[in-house]
Amino acid sequence: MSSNLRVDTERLISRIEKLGKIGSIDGGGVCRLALSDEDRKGRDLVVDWMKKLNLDISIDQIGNVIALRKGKENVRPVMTGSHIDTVATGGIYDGNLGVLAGLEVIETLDDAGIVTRKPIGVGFFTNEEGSRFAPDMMGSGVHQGSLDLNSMLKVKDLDGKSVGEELEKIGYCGKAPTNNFRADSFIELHIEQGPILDLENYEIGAVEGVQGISWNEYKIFGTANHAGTTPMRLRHDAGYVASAISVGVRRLVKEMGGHQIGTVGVTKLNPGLVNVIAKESLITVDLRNTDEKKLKKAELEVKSIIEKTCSAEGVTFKSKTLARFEPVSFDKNMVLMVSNLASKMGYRVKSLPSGAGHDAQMFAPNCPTAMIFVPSRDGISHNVKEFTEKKHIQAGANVLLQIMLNKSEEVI
Ligand code: HGY
Ligand code: MN
Ligand code: MN
Repeated sequence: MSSNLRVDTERLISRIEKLGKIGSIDGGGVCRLALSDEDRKGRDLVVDWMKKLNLDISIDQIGNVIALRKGKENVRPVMTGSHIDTVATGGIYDGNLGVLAGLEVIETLDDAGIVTRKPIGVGFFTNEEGSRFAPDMMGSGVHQGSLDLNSMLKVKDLDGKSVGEELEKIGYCGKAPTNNFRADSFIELHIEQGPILDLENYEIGAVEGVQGISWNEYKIFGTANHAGTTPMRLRHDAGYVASAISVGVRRLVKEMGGHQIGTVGVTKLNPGLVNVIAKESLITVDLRNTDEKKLKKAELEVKSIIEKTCSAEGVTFKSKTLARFEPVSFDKNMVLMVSNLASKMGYRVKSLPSGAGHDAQMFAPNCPTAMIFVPSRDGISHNVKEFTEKKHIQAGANVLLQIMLNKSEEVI
């Protein structure tokens, strides 16, 4: 009976560790920025595993890789997947777990000689992180039609290299059209990357949706001057303004409370020298909230903080939107299926929203979509110390297996 079928956890963990060695950095983490040479090597390894499973592999025009396993009927596939690009201080589970667990589900079905009614598939999507090229969820956004292919191919990193050029360079500029693949349903396994499941001792998270995300970059233009001779009243200090904005964002978020969060992740000063008043600064502001109205309010408040701080210091600024996604709710029946199946399998399950963005949110407008979370030890992620216990990897992958079996046998 396939409801007793279970994955081979050792095989899954050995793949996670093998992929985690590509771009490995001190402390046991990984740096595989999107479209870097490390990303290419990681892609090649996963594609090799897909080939060994005799999957039908396609690469689209923004480098998304989709691998399909035939079903008895030629209908829309039940899909899973995630990303294998990482942030610069990444862990080996963020994204990678979801892709490799999808491969493990397929290999488990092969071992058991099971052919599902609907086809099933696993994909990895280009540049989910958005660290090198904004926005995040770029590949899945283009794949499912909420982001435009040509504008994304033109996006440049801080060194002026474009997505299109870098895709060519790593050999993943595929031919498959974008925004025309539609899944029967999409289910993504991912680490929580937050503290809730770990702190409250849950094994599985049934993810209800993803909070709204707003990323903006601000370039501030002041006047370079001598740090020793320039009286304070005559300064136009872009460095001071960058810090004042950072303090202002933190104060605003604290005042707003609730689900509002805010992060100034990038602060760069030019020339960045001890005895020169900064002539320019560049900062990024990441605002998130589960409530779109409150997120909009936070954006307006930040804009006024920046305008007031700049005019008081006599500097100017230019802003650029790097990413803007509204909150997403996942399919209620799919979320319930995750919760019920996981409980039936004996796991402690909690329903919760996702603090991080995920590729699944790009599928949600086009097909029933949900996510399965497993705990992150101490809630740590985007950090080399990111860790998820073997028993939780096993639980998450087994729930994924059972959901995909259910969805691929489901008769509407
Ligand atoms: O930023 C995020 O939420 C995701 O890690 N890309
Ligand atoms: Mn991720
Ligand atoms: Mn991430």
